[in-house]
Amino acid sequence: MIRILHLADLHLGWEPRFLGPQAVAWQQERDNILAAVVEFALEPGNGIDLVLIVGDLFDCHNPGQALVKETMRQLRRLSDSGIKVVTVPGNHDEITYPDSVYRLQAGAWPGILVQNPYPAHVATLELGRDKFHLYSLAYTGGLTKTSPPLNDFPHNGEAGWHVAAFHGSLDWDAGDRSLPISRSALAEAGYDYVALGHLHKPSSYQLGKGVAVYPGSLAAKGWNDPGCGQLTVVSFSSQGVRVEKQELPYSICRPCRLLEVDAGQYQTPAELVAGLKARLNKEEIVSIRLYGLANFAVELEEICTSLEGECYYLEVTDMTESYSPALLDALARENTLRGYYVKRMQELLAGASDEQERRLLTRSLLYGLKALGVSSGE
Ligand SMILES: [Mn+2]
Repeated sequence: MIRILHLADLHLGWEPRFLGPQAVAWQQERDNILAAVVEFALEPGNGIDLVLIVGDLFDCHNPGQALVKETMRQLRRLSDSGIKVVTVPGNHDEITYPDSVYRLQAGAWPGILVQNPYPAHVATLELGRDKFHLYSLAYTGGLTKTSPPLNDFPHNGEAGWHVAAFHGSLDWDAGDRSLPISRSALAEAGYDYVALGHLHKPSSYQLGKGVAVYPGSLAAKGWNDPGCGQLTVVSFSSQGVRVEKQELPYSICRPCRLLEVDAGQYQTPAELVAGLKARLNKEEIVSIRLYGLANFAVELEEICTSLEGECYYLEVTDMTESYSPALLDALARENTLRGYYVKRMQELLAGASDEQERRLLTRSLLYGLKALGVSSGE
């Protein structure tokens, strides 16, 4: 059995500026993800024969020297121990520019560096008793023709496994640098496995006789690009092609999580804080968005202080709705249905016998006003 570790979109060197003072620490930590991945590949029990990096290894085309040196050192650890390495440039680490890391380091890059601007047979690797025919391209501005979407895919017809690696988008013409690829043409090409990169959310498709996979990006790049934290390992055997996922520890991938919480389900600030605490993980980068009709004044600073140390990084945004006393008094003076409603609710509130009744009435008033179409900013 032959096993390929299919990587894409590591975006090494990405600067998480939104983390403020924690940005530098997390960037360094985040860049160490490659070392963790290399450790995984070197572990004999994981049986990895080939590491296939399908674009956006770096976040830009000219990353800093220290990062380039360390990245090449890690990849060399793989090739030195007999694991094949193939690197495909992507759209973030585009090969087009004269100062692209892949142009400057082409001669020294460990393993195979894809540089051809059109889909072509790149190499045939002998892994175990099997032959792996690899097809790929490095998108190169001005040379790679992207209109119509790529539809001419080679296949040498020889015995063995046929694997393609493309950093692009299937049937999605989002511009040149997203490398549009015709899905039907790719399906007809007859590859056993199509290793894709570019989309950061993991997905897979049956494509003709084979399967096409976006492994997703391992580490987060913000709230809308949360990272998947899973490695994609593909086995080739007499049973065919099998794709499996391996979880990486939170502390390595540090996922970003967007937590949308209806503050209206809590009666007191303390209950809200307890409810939030229960959902937080110390390793995560979290953005909490409070929405709904709150039963109390939301004090962001207090909430943040109470949640200190509950996650790696936290931000809380108040998107709850509430009505100011001044607005309620103004409404109560209106000689309208809603005016009468507010006045009556205020009377009931004034006469509430206990805290529970008061909260219930406050909540009813909030929902009532919302139903009457009164906006909190009116
Ligand atoms: Mn990417």
